[in-house]
Amino acid sequence: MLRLNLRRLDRTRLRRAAPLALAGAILAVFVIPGPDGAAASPPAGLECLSSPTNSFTLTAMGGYMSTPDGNSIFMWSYAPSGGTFQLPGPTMCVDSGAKVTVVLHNALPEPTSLIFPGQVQVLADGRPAQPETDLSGNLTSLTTSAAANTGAVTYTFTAGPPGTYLYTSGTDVQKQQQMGLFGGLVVRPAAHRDWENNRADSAFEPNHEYLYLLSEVDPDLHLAVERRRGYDFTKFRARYFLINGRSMPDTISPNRAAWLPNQPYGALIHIRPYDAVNNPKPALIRYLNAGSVSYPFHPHGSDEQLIARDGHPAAGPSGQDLSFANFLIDVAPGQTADTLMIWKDIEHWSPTNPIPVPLPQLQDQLVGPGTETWFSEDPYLGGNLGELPPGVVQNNQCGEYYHVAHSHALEQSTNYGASFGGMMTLIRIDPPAGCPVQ
Ligand SMILES: [Cu+2]
Repeated sequence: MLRLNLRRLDRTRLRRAAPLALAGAILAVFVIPGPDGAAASPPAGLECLSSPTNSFTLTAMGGYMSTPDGNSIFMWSYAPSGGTFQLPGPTMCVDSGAKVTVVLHNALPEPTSLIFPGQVQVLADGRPAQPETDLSGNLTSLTTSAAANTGAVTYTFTAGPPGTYLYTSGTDVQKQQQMGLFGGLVVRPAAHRDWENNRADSAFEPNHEYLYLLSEVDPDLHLAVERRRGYDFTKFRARYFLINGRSMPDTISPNRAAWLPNQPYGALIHIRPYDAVNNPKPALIRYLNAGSVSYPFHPHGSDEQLIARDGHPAAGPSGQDLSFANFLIDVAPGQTADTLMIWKDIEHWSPTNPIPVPLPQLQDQLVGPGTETWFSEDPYLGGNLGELPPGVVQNNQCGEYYHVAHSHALEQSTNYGASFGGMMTLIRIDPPAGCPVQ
């Protein structure tokens, strides 16, 4: 287990992340409108693109993402109807059994397509979607593609069992998926949209629903595609590791942060402790792997209950509950895994047991010009905010507690080799009464 003190994180980047709390408060008041059909953007958590007719339009196109170390990388991804290029593609939410239409427009310089693993009766322009080959018979696309630059295909399918699914390019998959052509598809039980699947024990708190779409980037590939040069995949080496198209510390910035215009989805979990009356339901976290290697995702401090994989509940043949608690959520390439999390009885904390934990001695803290103080690692919520020297700003708003959550393959928790960053985010637990902005 990595023992992470946030003070060790790159301070320049943390300074950029520090307005998080303020921005979150602002977003809570002024709802940022999304593209057509998008629900109002929550400051954190899953942002669904939904449609009363289950009809969506995506345009595959090029654009840029920014990384925490100041890099700007050319990506391929999708723009929703009425929206602009975004990484990853929009998260489409539909009900199980719904007839779904996705119109793909292609603005890329080569053919592309969409595959919908786990969905049934997939048609392309009204005909069964078919693989494509070149004149020599080599497979070029797993499904019907849209021609380069101006092509379009209309895909229709029936949404499969409730769960979490990827949609990705089915054309030249190794390259196009690495370039960023992927997104999430959430299928809900029509009768219980606040259940992950058709089991009552998959109920979750709708305001605490999160999606972690995991991926990786080798910037050499992206530069080669941008400059229309060849690329040798035997030399592939990922340097950036993303949650929802962002690397730590951008992962903890709010949804639709103005400074990340093409990367709208944050990954900060923001919850309160379990309370039988006021906060009885768990958070739901949907993990998806759009990369080429496994991501062993590790939330510190609070195990998660794995309740489903790949659209299948963890249940036996006669409905036995086969879900299990773990501190490691292993997500294989192409896989999805859904977990429930309740923050309860951690470190013997309870509302009536607010044991004060001494902060480090002032001489052991890094404070002063050019440095940042962050949090106390005090798990006793609402407890000791600690003493700080005059003029030092306290980033901890109200005694809230933060866990780190990150890929346990630590090279995936870096930004081009620099620790810590990459596939890493925070879980924020506010005191039971919430967090009054101070
Ligand atoms: Cu760790």
